[in-house]
Amino acid sequence: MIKRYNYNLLYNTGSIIKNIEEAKDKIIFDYRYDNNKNIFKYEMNKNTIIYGLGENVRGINKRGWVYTSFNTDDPDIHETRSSLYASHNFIIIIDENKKFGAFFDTPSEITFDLGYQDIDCISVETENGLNVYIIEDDSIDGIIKEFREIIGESYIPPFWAFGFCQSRWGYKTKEDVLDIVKNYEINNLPLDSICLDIDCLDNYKDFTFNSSFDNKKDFITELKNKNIRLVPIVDAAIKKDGSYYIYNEMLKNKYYCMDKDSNPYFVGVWPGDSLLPDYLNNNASKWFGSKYKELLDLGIEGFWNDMNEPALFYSRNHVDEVFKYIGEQVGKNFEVEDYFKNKGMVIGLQNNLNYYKELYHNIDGKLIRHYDIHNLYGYKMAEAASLYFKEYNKNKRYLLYSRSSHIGSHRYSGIWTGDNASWWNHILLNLKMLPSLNMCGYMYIGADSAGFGQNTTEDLAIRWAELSIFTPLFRNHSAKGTRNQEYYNFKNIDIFRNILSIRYMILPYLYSEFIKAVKTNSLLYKPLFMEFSNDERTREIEDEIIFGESILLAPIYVQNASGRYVYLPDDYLEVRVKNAKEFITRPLTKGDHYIKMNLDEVVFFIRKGYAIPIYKEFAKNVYDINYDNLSWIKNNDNLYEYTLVDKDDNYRTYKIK
Ligand code: MIG
Repeated sequence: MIKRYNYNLLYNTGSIIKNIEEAKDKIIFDYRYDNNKNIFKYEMNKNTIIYGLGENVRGINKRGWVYTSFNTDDPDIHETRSSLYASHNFIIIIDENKKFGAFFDTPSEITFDLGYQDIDCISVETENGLNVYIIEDDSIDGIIKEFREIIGESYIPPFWAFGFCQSRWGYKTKEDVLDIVKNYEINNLPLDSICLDIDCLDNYKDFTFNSSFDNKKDFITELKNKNIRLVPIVDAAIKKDGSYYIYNEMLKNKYYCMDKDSNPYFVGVWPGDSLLPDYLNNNASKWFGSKYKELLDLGIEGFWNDMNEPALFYSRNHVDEVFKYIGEQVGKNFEVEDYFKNKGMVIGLQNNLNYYKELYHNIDGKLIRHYDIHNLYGYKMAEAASLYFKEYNKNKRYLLYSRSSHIGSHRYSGIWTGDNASWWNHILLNLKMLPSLNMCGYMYIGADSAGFGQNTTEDLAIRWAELSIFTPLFRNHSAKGTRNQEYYNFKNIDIFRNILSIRYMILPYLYSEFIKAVKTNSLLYKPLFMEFSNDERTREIEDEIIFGESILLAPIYVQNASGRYVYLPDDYLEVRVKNAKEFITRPLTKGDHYIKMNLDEVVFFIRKGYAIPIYKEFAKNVYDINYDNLSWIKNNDNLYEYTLVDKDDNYRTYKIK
């Protein structure tokens, strides 16, 4: 059952697509308006679990920290952060005798104190008006299903987007791209797509290519004939450049975010001085969406949207002010405070909150301050693209994933989880985000495999790939200046080849389970406790998850470990895989097991009574997978029925004995 409570709603986010009557009774939280804030409190007991909050730091159980939804570009992702790139304001509270979900529908900053100030108390606080949806059901699955129903069906990418993607910030020329293709080919590594990052653009201008990409259309076609797609980046801001027609159109039509007097508000991002398109303005959104045509006409079928928190290096006004002041300091005799003041002024340029307060959107003729609807910016950018794709070709799926998001954008795009680092604990964080993201509607998800920031190591790249083969978006991506981490740059290319082959081996199951999870509003990844809620042990398990109907994943996330403890909440079949063709199995009983997992082995577990479809050959790309020649790994004694969604989304039912 779903109830809506209205607290002077400021702005309709569009996150909820069903109309729900306002409830008249008292909300389950202890509500008060105090100190200009809406405050929702709830007393926990010692066993209360809190799930949700999508892209965030810390555990699957979110209890014990304070999280703030305020989309932020900061690549330093560690456990004391409160805001990452996304606002996923849905939590599920599980008490001994009560379970409910709560969605705080607001475009503004909101804080979830889940036992921080007071270890036993939840306090959700926000200044602006909002709607709160309360969902009660007997089961956690039921709560999630009802929530996902009211936020609308999750985005589904094209089938090829489940293949492996190679990416790196720093690829610059057509030759760079050809070099990657060549290296993948000569090393017999599968590849479905390559991302083009900002250096492939002409001067950081969206929807362009730099001059090295001659004969673009032929080049794109040639690669596509090999089943390799190029996936260009689209940054949120548009370069100020009088010879750039997109800029000129934006200026002429006032499609930009403005200052309070409706003048263009110039900011600095990768293209230098830029304007932010006003994705919240209907006409501007339609206009921006139509710009994707430029690339669609060339045969491009996938995009990634970046810098859409929006990330801002400076505002023109502020940078002028700061450098004027600093210029006046030349030759002055400094006290140490003077030094720190000047230094602080420069550091304070980037992502300064004042910019968000000075920026305005023009929504139906009314100026709305950006700060108040900040969290919607990336969502609305994805919406602009997605609505245009439908117009361009309503029968085709396009790949789109975004860095910034807010519940609602899950209908239009997937997300990658931003600038992680080549740290072992980010493998674990990757794992823990999967169920939380699914709860909030995000299904096409993935992290930068092998790590974005910092230098990776070969064993980290291997272990991370051993998790990423099970996630819908599998992209090896790294930052400029870091060690080259394309798999062919390491010593044990054969290990990588084997692991990649397992991606394509498992893909029939992954794709099928993905589509079914989207269509039934259920989870592709679950905390163990959701499946085994009578088993107290599973309440606290944070480094194993259930993947689809029957697989349990327990990856290695510690350097130099060649095994780990795995708790099995039922009888399972251990599947020890070397590559798509070679694996061995052994039955294991419910309980604790120390499981050996050498670097060159992928180990996963299939629950008793089930079987999974696999493709038992090495594939070069997703189109190599022959759906008429699937095999099964079985852990069933009785007749077992599996409904497989094939690559054309046909449902085929198999009876497995
Ligand atoms: O400020 O386009 O998260 O994936 O490679 C950095 C360059 C800008 C941030 C993205 C990252 C991308 C990088 N971008």
